[in-house]
Amino acid sequence: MLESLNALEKEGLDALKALAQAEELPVWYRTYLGRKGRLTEVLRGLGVLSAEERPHAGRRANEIKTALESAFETRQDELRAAEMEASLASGALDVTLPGRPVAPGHLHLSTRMLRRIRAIFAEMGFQVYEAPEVETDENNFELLNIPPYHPARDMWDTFWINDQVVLRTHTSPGQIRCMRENHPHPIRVILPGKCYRYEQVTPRSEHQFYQVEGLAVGHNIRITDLIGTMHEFARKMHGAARRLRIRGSYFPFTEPSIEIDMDCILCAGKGCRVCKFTSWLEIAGAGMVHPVVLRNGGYDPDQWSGFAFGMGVERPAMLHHGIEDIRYFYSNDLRFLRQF
Ligand code: FA5
Repeated sequence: MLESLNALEKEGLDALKALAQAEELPVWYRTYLGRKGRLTEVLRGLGVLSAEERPHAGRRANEIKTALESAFETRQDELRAAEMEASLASGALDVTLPGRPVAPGHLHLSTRMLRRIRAIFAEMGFQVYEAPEVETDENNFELLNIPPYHPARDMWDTFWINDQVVLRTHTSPGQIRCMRENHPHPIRVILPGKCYRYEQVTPRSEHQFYQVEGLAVGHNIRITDLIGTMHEFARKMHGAARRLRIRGSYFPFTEPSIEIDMDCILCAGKGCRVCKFTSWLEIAGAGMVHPVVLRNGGYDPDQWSGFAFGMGVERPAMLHHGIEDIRYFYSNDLRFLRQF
């Protein structure tokens, strides 16, 4: 038995040395060390040996197994290294080639606009208040002074989830949440987020879009604070020379309500296609928080006052970059998205 074990070891090692290619290694392994291989075959004969011979033969068989396995590892490394060298020498693998560039994504245009807007208001001391996109009818309409059947509901075509729950049509319901959470303390926040409207999609109107709401509540807050804040924002966002124009307007949740325009960023007031030859671009709807809304938020309107504004995000970005159709924003066409 010992002789045939020794012979097997020699034969195995010689055969290993004689291998010329790494792809022959698995066959060698199966032949000598596999479950049905030569070593297993010899070990099966251990049973017929005498009790004296058996331990010697068993020990020797284990030594041979270890020796063959380690020789196999070494030979495998040698053959692989040789093949790599041959491949390099033949020029099949050029290790000096630069790596393939990784294509990292980048932030969406709307996200970048939102971040800029946030940063500007942060400089003015506004914190960010996050409110949910799925809202109650109560917050989206009723507590904002828009009861059921109020004609102002027509201003916001609504996606209804059920009788009482909507996809928010504007960021204004966040005003109620923020006031209820913070009263009786002063507030200075912006509320950025996505809004939804069940409306005809056109080059200017999407059914989903971003707004940034602003809300300040305190003692002695006046409309001049609102106008000053919006002026500072326009100058920081669109250039130091910006001028504002204020027009009277109507929102049920502000009194008085105004519409804020900025002189056209493209023609600076001379008249062009972007401003439709009016010289002005609308930047926000705004006003003083209506006493009913203050009260709904937990603030006594005799003691507290506040201003609020709401602006779009995509429309100003369109003006800024000369984008003609809002539908490009969320149709996921990389040819559009890559440009910004
Ligand atoms: C409002 O939504 C009021 N909540 C704004 C407000 C807040 C007034 C606080 C007073 C106090 P309006 O419906 O005008 O207002 O929308 C505000 C801005 O959202 C618009 O100027 C526009 O930039 C953007 N916007 C509205 N509808 C769409 C739409 N379908 N697609 C893209 N942007 C839109």
